[in-house]
Amino acid sequence: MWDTLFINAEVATMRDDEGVPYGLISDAAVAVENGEIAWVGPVVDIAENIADLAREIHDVEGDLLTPGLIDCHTHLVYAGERSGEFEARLLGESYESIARDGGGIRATVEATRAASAEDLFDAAVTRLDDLLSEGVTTVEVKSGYGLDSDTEMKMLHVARALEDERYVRVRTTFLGAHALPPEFDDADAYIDHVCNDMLPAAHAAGLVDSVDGFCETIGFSPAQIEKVLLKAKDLGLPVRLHAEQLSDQGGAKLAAQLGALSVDHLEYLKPEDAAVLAEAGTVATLLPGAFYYLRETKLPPVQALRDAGVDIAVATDCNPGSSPMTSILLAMNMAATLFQLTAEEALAGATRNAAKALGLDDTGEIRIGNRADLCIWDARRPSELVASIGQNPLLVRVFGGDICP
Ligand code: DI6
Ligand code: FE
Repeated sequence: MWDTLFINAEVATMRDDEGVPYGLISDAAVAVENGEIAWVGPVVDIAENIADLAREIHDVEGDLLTPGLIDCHTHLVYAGERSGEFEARLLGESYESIARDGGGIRATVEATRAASAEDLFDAAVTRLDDLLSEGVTTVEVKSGYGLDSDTEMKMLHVARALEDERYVRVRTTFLGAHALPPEFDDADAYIDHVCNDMLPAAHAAGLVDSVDGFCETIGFSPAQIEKVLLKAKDLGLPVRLHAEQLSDQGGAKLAAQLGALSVDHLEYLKPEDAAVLAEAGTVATLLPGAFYYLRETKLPPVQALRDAGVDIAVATDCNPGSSPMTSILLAMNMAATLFQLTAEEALAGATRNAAKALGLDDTGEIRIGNRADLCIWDARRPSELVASIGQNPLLVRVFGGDICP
């Protein structure tokens, strides 16, 4: 007997192996046992006495059921706010010039170093609750606003603690190579410190699921980033990279050649580099919130990514400077309106491909054996999740088989 059975659902499995848009199954049922998906298919395919099949039966009455959403790129843990920089940019200052003058990431580093773990947690959980309210069941959270061992570890501890307080799975990413901290004036010396001290310490504490960096004129050079990513690989950790956000440094290609799980942003990616991502199986994570908020005009080469067969993910990039956004549904809408992803690509970007970006093969699709991370929506068609702005049709979130309160 199954634990739970959802019946009469419009199920967007998000499987792409049968050529059906959204992997859609109408008038479908989904069975859950021991926190996993035990069965999915048309209701007519299950035996007559549905009442005998499961301890709990939920009639979804034709509503949409999807995998739980996955936000695969966030900086959810930070202190302070940067609305003053927003105002300065509206008056014509650039994101780069603010960073070069010691603002930007460094401003958040100062606030984050000064904050207690409790205050960081409270701020992060408020943002997390926004994501959960829209159906997120897995979230990636980066460090990168500490830039010293203690504060990077404080951030990662806080990120992991979110799992204890909410029904959510957290994947942590070490982002020590985010910016040069004020106590260093030599970027190479800082990168050596990251590779020799900070990353090994965070890894030894068991706090790191993957390693990221910021490859940019205001971040680190490809040669510096390569050192960090190679060190991560030495430690057996998967890598990802903020690449080609503000200029083309060749970071995406470098990371893909090192087998990166994902490369993120990519507005300035050369269309011909898409083939390198495809070859490596690296996911292209698009962050339309940052594009929008920085009033960027250079579009990521979506058609080249598509043509090359690169899997595309979509995430919020929730952070205080370039994308203070806590709505995965809005990120999906922006990916469609700003980057011309199809609605199906946008939803795949926050489910199947976001799972791949995190190296997770047990979520992001409704298939037997996957975790029962599910959403039920007050919607009849999956495109409704992408088409609207500021509406939240979530009815029920299911995490590992548990119906969340
Ligand atoms: N790119 C981003 O979008 C975030 N980090 C990065 O390298 C934003 C960082 C910030 O402005 O706080
Ligand atoms: Fe980011």
